[in-house]
Amino acid sequence: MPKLCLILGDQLSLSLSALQMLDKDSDHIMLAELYTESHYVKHNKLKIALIFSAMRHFAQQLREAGYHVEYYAYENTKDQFSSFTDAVKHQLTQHSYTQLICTEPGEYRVNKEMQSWHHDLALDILIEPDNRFFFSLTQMHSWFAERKVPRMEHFYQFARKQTGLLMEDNKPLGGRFNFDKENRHAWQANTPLPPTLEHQQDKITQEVLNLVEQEFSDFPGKLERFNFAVTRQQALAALAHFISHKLPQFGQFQDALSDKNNTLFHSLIASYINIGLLLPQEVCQAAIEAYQDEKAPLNAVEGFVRQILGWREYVRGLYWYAGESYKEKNALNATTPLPSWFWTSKTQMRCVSQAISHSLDDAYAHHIQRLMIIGNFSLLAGLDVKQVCDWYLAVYIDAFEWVELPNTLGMALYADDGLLASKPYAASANYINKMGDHCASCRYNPKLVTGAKACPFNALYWDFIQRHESKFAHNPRMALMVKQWQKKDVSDQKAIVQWATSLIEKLDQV
Ligand code: FAD
Ligand code: DLZ
Repeated sequence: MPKLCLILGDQLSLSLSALQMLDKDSDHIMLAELYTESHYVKHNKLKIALIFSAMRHFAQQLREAGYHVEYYAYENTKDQFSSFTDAVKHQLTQHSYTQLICTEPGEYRVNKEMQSWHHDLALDILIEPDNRFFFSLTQMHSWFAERKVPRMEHFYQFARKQTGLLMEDNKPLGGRFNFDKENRHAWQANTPLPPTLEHQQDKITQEVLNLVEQEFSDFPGKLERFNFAVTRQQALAALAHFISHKLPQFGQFQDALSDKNNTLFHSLIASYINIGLLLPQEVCQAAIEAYQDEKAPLNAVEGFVRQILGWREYVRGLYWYAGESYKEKNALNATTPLPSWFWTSKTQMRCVSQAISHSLDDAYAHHIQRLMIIGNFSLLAGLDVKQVCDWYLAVYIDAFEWVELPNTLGMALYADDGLLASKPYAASANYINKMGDHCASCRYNPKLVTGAKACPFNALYWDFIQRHESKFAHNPRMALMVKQWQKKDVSDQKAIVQWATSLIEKLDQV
């Protein structure tokens, strides 16, 4: 009797652990487009289209490689199956199988469902570790468990030593693990922008785009902007495009903000790695080869490798190590409801409106827009942690809970009380003005703190310090800001708090 293998929509790699357990000639694979998976948040239409199209192309690739594939398309499943369990149970009525094989899923919700199969389904269940990371969850668990303060920077050094990436004689190339000091330039228009890579749309993608337009019309996103790789071949082309045209400048402009361009020198490949079209190892290797061939400087290559080998592995480890209750954390008691412009981008703050409109329309914003614009505003205004996390999970092309949650709840909102970050990523308008040119065309003045023309980030910043004064006074990296607040005249303090309070009361109009 054959075995059955279920592959999820973010597991589209031929090297996936579950696939290695199959006999091509006799075993069956199933993939299922499901109502539940496309509705657990209001996903961006572009993300649903990417996943459905990539799943359909992957099924085709599997068939071409000689596998027997059962594909459950959304048109047929939406009214019939409410979960992976329903779809699997249906498949079990079609054939007899000895075993159901899966690769572990990327989030608690689906993991619980899979674990229930051990007692709910009358066949042997095998759930294999996900082999598409540098480190297994067991290795990550040990690393976290062995440390009192498990910071990313320490993990990254450990990861560099373990993998040997960018290492020579057990020492970091260039004498340092981190070249971030060289990576904090604002972008000026005299550095030409990279060309855009256009991905061809075939019949499968066009059918999916029509389906998504029909079925998800009230979800965010502009399908006419769809320009994503949906096959491994296209994803490899996206990687090659990044390495040739963007990597050399990636480092220096990594933190830059621009009113004229939304993607700058960022790679735009997170979604491809997250759904399995690219592997993190090959992505890092391609960047390192560019350095070895003298096509990209070390500060750029190290900065890029750190995001993938460091941050990406670390947040996954933290997500599983911290447990399901991590999601409930709200250390700063942030409960202000999300202003309506999170779903329309209609705020007068130029930087925020730009970042949100790109997030909604294109399903993309780069890291600094996510962290220092939208995240920073949410942190300073004390926006409700769950609502903010759900928004991030919904809008971005690359959003999956294991990576979205630690980044949003931990890094952007400091809601885990400093488990991920040693200090909140809080900044006033001065930072935004220094790193980009949004302020020049904004109705608000980045130099003013109170009054109708003042940039809201300023009063909200000081009010944030004031609200959490006692907590931050003991944080060595925040104590200076607390002291600066304390040195202000009482009358200035009062005016700032009053102004910030009035902003928070009418956030919809800011
Ligand atoms: P680049 O800037 O070109 O970076 C290269 C690669 O490094 C990315 O493709 C990604 O694979 C990896 N990377 C960079 N930073 C991180 C990070 N902090 N954590 C994990 N991987 C990283 N990333 C996601 O993949 N999914 C998310 O849902 C997500 N949500 C985020 C929410 C917030 C509040 C913040 C601050 C960051 C979030 N990130 C998320 C991390 C990062 O912003 C995105 O990976 C990146 O912007 C994707 O664009 P890119 O591919 O052009 O990345
Ligand atoms: C995100 C997503 C969406 C929108 N749709 C599907 C789907 O229909 N079928 C599927 O197998 N996977 C989908 N996914 C990805 C899953 O939500 C993802 O596998 C889980 O979040 C586990 O990480």
